[in-house]
Amino acid sequence: MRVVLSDDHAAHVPTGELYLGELVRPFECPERWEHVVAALDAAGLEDRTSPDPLDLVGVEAVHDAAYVQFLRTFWDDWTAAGNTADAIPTMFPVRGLRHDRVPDDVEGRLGYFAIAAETSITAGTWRAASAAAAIAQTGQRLVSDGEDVAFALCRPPGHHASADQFGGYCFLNNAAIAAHGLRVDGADRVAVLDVDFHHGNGTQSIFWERPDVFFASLHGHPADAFPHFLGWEDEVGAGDGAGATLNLPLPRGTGFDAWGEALEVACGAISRFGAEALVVSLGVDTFAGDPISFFRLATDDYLAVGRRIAALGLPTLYVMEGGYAVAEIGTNTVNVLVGHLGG
Ligand code: OKP
Ligand code: ZN
Repeated sequence: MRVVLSDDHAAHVPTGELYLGELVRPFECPERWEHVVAALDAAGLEDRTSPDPLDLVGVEAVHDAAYVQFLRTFWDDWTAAGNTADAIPTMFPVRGLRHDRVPDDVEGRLGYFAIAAETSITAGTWRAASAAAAIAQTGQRLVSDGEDVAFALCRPPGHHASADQFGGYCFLNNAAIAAHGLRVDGADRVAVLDVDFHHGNGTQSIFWERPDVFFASLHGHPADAFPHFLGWEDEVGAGDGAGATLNLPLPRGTGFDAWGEALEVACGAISRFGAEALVVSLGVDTFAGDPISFFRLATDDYLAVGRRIAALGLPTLYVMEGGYAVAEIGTNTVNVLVGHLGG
């Protein structure tokens, strides 16, 4: 299996994460990437590829140009204004406030383009986030050019990033960029299967009105879990995209029996949709030992996940999302890939 990855992920190292009233060591940390690489090594998945340069046209097909410009230039503006600490948004254009005006002030702009305050922008955020998007694009081109399956080892993750907002540790929506790229490079219908514990609100919103990209997500019920304000089962898409979104929210304590049934429902829907290619938003924060999530999957279950996804018989790009049980993220992630390969 081709694996696309880059050391540039290490440029994004936020100092702290605002969590339950404290600034804690960020759950989304560089060690996650290192454990995945070690597990790839251990499994003999050693066919490594560096990303091609970022294709900005492909990025701006799913993100607003003004948002991409914000991400690219924000750190310079922030430091030019005299700030030295990581940038944490604290004020948002929520109910009753305007979102048709972008503030000039750096703090105002930071909040305008954000959904949540746990995610910092740092000196290296653009470098890492743009590398992650380039990794997804490179993996996508491998699949479009005929690979059966590839793995884009993206960090930071992407599925909470919408057309014009960051948060939930995400800046550019790597999976959405890849899905759109698969469309451009020849697949008439593409599916995104989001198996991360958290709802992929960004991906859903990007494809909400599109009939050509199906979005299916299994996740902690939004009544109980981040991102809290999207991911109910009555969200099915709109306009031309009505029926091309499928949400399968699941309760606290969900184990592999119930989770696997939901995966079966999602896979059936993807087959009926007639997808010609697949992007998997692969988070392993469904693991029982995950520190910020509440499903109960076991390490061996991930082999079965990969086998079921492979049974769809689609050219497939796996894109790394979450997973915060750092010691186990490698084995859990690689088990999906090994399962896909028939192991
Ligand atoms: C990113 B990805 C829990 C707070 C959760 C943010 C979680 C972002 C997850 N009390 N904060 O989907 O793995
Ligand atoms: Zn997650």
